Amino acid sequence: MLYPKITQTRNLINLCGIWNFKGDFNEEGYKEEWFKNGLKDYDFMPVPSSYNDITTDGRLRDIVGDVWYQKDIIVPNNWNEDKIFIRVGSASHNSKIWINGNLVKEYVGGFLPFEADITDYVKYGEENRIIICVNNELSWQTFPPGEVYYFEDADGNKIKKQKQQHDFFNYGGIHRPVYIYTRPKVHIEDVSVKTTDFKGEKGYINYEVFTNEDCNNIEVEIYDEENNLKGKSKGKEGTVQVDGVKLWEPGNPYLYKFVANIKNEDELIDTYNLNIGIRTVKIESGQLLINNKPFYFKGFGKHEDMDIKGKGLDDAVNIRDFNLLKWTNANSFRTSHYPYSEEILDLADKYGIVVIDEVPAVGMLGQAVPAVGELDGVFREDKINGDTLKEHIRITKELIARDKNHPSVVMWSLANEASVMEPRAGEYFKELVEETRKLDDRPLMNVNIMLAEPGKCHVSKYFDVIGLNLYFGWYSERGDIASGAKRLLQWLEDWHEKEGKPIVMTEYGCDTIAGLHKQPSIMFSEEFQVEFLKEYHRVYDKLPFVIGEQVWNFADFMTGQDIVRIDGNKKGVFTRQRQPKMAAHYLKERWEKISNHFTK
Ligand code: GCB
Repeated sequence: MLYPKITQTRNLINLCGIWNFKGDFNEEGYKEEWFKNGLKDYDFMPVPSSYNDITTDGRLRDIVGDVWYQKDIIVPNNWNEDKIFIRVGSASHNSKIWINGNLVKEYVGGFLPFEADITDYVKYGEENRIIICVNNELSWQTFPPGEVYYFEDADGNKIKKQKQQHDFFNYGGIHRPVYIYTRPKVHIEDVSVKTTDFKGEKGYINYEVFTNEDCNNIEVEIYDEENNLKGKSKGKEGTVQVDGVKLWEPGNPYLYKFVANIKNEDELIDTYNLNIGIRTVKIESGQLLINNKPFYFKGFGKHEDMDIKGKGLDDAVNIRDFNLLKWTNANSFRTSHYPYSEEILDLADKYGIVVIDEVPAVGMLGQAVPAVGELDGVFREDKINGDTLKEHIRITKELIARDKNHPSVVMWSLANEASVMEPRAGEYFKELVEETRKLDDRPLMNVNIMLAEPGKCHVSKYFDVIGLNLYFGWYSERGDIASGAKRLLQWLEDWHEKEGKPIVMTEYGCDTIAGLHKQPSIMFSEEFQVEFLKEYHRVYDKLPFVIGEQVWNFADFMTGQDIVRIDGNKKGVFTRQRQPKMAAHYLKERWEKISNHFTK
């Protein structure tokens, strides 16, 4: 799905700002037809933002159910020659949109964009009422999964609550920009630049342009960063050759502008452009090669998370994060545990930061994180079943459709810490992987939980790269880093022996209270975090099949309330306000010595 933008043939109104808002605490919205009648006694709410931390009302922070947004806008008269769409970057988790009382879209999923053709419902030159209802309820058929239940308090009142297995706050609301925008009646629907290649000085861009009606006159042009025309082609698919190619490299990105036009003689019917990079990605001899050179991932698992705004898109925070990634000499991150905003991926392309792009399949597990001991099975008819798999395939398809053109994305991660020890998980992931491979050539990763012992995973055999989340010395061998590191070495060697695939350490780390210093170190002190990371790194440096290290987490982040979470998860190398703990300085020093294209 293309990101909306203004071009010579397209127009756009950005609806970010203040919307009218109402939390539906008593489930009245549908009964009273708020979608038709509009909101009364409303609050104000910023878009994009999570709603949870904006007001002082605990009921809204913890609501399980619907919230309603309203915005009244005038659609310009001169838009009446075009098709008009409304597009939401993401809203967590399930949404419905009404235009002037007409339901135009229902969408399930909290982290991907959705849009609707509203041409037939808008009034030109007059006020139009947009109502969006966002529901945050999870089930075993949603991503992430969760469960709504009723808790009976001491007075016998039934209170609606939600269980979740994932370890981040279940923020809700409209999290990314809302636009209405135009496309000409005959228009470009999508552009695909999934594969690029190069030989010596020549670059090759394999493209496909999709249109809503059959069009013969499609033309493609490639411009360099100085706006010089570097190549062109005609037709809806083909290859454009670029001489004197400049590659998109980690830490040294070069972006070309890809322009697609539909023309009728000399008349421009539609035009759309996007940034692309020329680079290759493949797995060979146990390494991940970018532009035929082995790549070592150094970086973090992250979250979209901030004070007050929760998961709402924040350009200032995002630019700060990329500056900090650069400052620590990181070259990559994983979009743990859901697709991040398109705006973040654009920045990754521009900063030359490599991305492991993850679907929101987190918490496919019989226990909440941090899970310990024996787990209940979840790959069974009443939990993760055929319908769950269908949804998993759908969101994976949508993720790839959205992100396929980003040079920064080098791998798809299809799940984090699923219950891979269950034989039925094997069948499930086999089908998911087969379906995904039909869509894209990029390597596939599954991220494993520490409870999955080497040789007991039914899933990793279908994937190209194994992600491991290990916390020996923290969740086990608590406080004993040396014993944790011994187990780590053994564990990694065993995993490699059993699966024979490259491993990325997708999570390792420990909760650390900024400003807590202890010598000798103890758990939660800044010294402990540094020592923990150092010991882990000693192990990785001995093992050539470990092709990357991504510390958990880039920054402290909010979680649900729990006795193991004090105002959230504190495993950040940066605080939630993006200031460094001691570990950030240590990582900066270590990663300075590891080049972006690394050979151990
Ligand atoms: C994990 C999860 C991550 C948690 C982390 C932790 O394994 O993947 O979502 O936040 O552990 O801190 O326990």
